[in-house]
Amino acid sequence: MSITPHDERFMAAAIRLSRWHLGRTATNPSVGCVIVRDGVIVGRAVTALGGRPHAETQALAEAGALARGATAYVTLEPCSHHGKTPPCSEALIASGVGRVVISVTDPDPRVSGRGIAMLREAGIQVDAGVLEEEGRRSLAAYLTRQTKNRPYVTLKLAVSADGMVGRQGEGQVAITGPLARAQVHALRAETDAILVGIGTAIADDPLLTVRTPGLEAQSPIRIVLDPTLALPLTSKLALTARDVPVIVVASEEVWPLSADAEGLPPSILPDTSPPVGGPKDGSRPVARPRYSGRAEGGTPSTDATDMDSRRAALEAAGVEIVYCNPYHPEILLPALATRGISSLLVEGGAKTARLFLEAGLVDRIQLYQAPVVIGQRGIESPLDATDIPSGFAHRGTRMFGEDRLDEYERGF
Ligand code: AOF
Ligand code: ZN
Repeated sequence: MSITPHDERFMAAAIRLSRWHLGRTATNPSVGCVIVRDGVIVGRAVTALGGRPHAETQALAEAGALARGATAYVTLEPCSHHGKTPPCSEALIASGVGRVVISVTDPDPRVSGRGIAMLREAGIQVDAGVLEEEGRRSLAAYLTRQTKNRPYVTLKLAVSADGMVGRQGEGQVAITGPLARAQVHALRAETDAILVGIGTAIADDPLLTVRTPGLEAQSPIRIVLDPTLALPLTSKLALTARDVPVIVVASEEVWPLSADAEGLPPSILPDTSPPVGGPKDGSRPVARPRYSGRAEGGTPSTDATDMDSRRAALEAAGVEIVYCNPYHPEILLPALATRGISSLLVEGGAKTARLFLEAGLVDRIQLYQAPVVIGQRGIESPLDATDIPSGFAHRGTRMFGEDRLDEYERGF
């Protein structure tokens, strides 16, 4: 039997369902499954919060005996491995479904085609690749982390009519209106982590949480690129670090004197070898004030004792400090992936946006254009609608009040 418009309709339903738990299934993908018998949905489910149980077993439980002879639509190839739960392919076989329709095959090396093979061996008809493009988009974070060992990166920019993202020395400047802001909060809610540079953290003093009623519990981990530990203890980020995690990425080139027992700073790199240039023999590392970046509002001292006390104070406030090169996204991103971060939202400012764009490590751009004029002392946007880097396809335009959102995405 070939693919019918009905198949696409039910797969579209499964994809929509999968989006309910985007960003809330830990390292597992959020998968949607609907079970259809005689044109009627008799079971449906999305991967549970936290990642388990998987979608199929829950949808099958809902369908009960009605699953026999039915068709299961799943956004991702059913798993074949005995992980933390038994394989979904076995559950599908045991339920007696007659056909399984899949959107995307699973790149997880434990599955990778074996789920489909198991179903076929059991005599079940399997059709894969239905609405694959939409399916891949719904699984973008999972697929990027699995195949590229880094999170899926979204860059969000809000640009004024005169091409600015803010005003020098003025902290937060409202560029978009409340409808666009609500949309950004919805995006934060489905993202694992949100990242800003220390310049923005100091100038804007942002909270970076989700404040949409009902979604408050879904705030992403907040990450600040902060080479010299300049994040003020009085910042909203530091003051709320016990409620929503804050990770400060400090430069591994400026080590605090007392580092740790082994003389090595904590590292988020999977390979725990000492950072470049560091002592390999366990001797006390020497702080080398080689950092040349400047945080707005003055460059904090890179004197080892000062660094050490700032580190202790931030940690006492509940901030986690990791040592990794903050200026090389190609090093930082895999380190975040190994911590289970599959999606990252880069929210500011202009310098940080440029850093990720220049490294070619942005997968999606959400560009808001607002009618507001910034004028004097404007901070120029790193890009506008006329200079989107090559390789990005325009995915569409939506209006939020007077603000226009254009989305651009790279194939992956
Ligand atoms: C499915 N249905 O709803 C999801 C799947 O750690 P485990 O045992 O939960 O396995 C995680 C892997 O299971 C994950 O890498 C991916 O291959 C698959 N996720 N599979 O059949 C689901 N979430
Ligand atoms: Zn499964």
